Amino acid sequence: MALQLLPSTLSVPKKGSSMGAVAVKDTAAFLGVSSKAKKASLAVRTQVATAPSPVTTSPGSAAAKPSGKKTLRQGVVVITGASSGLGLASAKALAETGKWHVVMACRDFLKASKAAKAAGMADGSYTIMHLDLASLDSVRQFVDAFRRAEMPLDVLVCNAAIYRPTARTPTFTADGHEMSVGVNHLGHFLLARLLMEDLQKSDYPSRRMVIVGSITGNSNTLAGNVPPKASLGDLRGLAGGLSGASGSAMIDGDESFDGAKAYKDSKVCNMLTMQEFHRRYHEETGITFSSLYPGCIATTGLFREHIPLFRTLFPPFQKFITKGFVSEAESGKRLAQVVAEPSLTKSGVYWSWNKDSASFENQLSQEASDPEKARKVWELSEKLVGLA
Ligand code: NDP
Ligand code: PMR
Repeated sequence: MALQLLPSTLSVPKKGSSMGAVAVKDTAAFLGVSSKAKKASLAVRTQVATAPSPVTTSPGSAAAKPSGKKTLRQGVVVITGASSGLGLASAKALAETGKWHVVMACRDFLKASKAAKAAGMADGSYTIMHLDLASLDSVRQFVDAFRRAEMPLDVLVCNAAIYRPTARTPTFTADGHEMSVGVNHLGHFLLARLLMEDLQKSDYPSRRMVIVGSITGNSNTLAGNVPPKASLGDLRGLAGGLSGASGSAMIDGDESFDGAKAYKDSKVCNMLTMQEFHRRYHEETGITFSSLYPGCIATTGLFREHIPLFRTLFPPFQKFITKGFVSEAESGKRLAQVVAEPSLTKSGVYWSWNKDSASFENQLSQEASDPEKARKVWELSEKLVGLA
């Protein structure tokens, strides 16, 4: 692979730096990136919460140390699918605060790089790393590359997704799983499971894992009742590997493929997975697990495969009829809240926002909150991604 990782500038706290002086070496040399990147200033302050006094890792900013005050070090957040839409908007919102270094985990390096620049994200506030969720090998390679970069992991955001509403036949990931569930759920499931180790090592005061859900996977809402409705059935298709060849490509085992339903089913898996993480790990680790419905961001690339008429009518329909529309910028702020807001530390919650853009704990549908189904999805997914 040509470009596994290219930081905009290298400026992040070193992993395991829980006390006192934090020595960040110039990882550019280690990673073999361009001399331009190497010369770029290590401009980020990395004060550590537990340090007796703030410590800077930046030669350039050593003189500017505030005196004696404990300051939270910069957090590191990995966001999948940060090259557009919600992922990009949240990456920008977090990077702009100066409190977060964003690792943009993207399948298309150049697209991500151009998107970050076009969004006005400052050099040094982000690192782009290659991740194709349609390949479990790529997920494992991403985890290896992330660890080699020696950054801590404070928050993981599983955001990337594809939606294939007009597809009448399935396509498959490199591992032979139906693409929508493969990318949106299985790729993220493996990523999240592997990165738990890294999250647990972080010394950041509020470590979080966020898995983006949606209203359309929740049949306790009007939007969730628009056909085709999400329904995982008895999971026989998932148990069969969603391979299509020897069985069904649909989670519920239905013989006929429905791209829109496959997406909604994958979102149910996302929300169930978040809750199962919460049940298995929250008490033991203190990590906060959350999901959210960010609002209807009707302008994003998610609808790229929909028919042109839909793409024309959907934004005004959501703006003026359902009034569920949110801009990409607003949705980015919402996801950024779930990543960083001190008031949103409760674990196991599916966040939504009301008309005044105030967050609240929303109710999931019966299926999307069924603990037995969550356990089964977890166990079957473990087998499909090679963890069991
Ligand atoms: P976008 O299409 O704008 O963003 C999706 C991102 O996922 C892109 O960066 C895309 O990369 C990336 N991606 C797709 N496939 C892969 C892959 N195989 N490996 C790695 N990355 C991949 O859509 P949104 O911003 O709308 O969607 C973001 C999240 O928000 C999703 O989880 C979606 O379910 C959720 N959501 C969206 C709503 C909406 O109204 N738009 C409503 C509710 C939830 P690339 O740029 O290369 O295509
Ligand atoms: Mg929906 C309050 C009503 C509401 C909301 C908030 C959404 C959100 N939608 C609502 C209502 C309706 N939608 C109604 C009444 C209809 C029938 C006309 C309708 C139709 C519709 C379609 C065809 N809606 C859609 C589609 C899609 O293809 C989108 C989809 O399901 O993507 C998976 C979609 C969406 N509506 C939403 C949201 C947030 C989406 C897409 C995003 C997603 O779940 O990720």
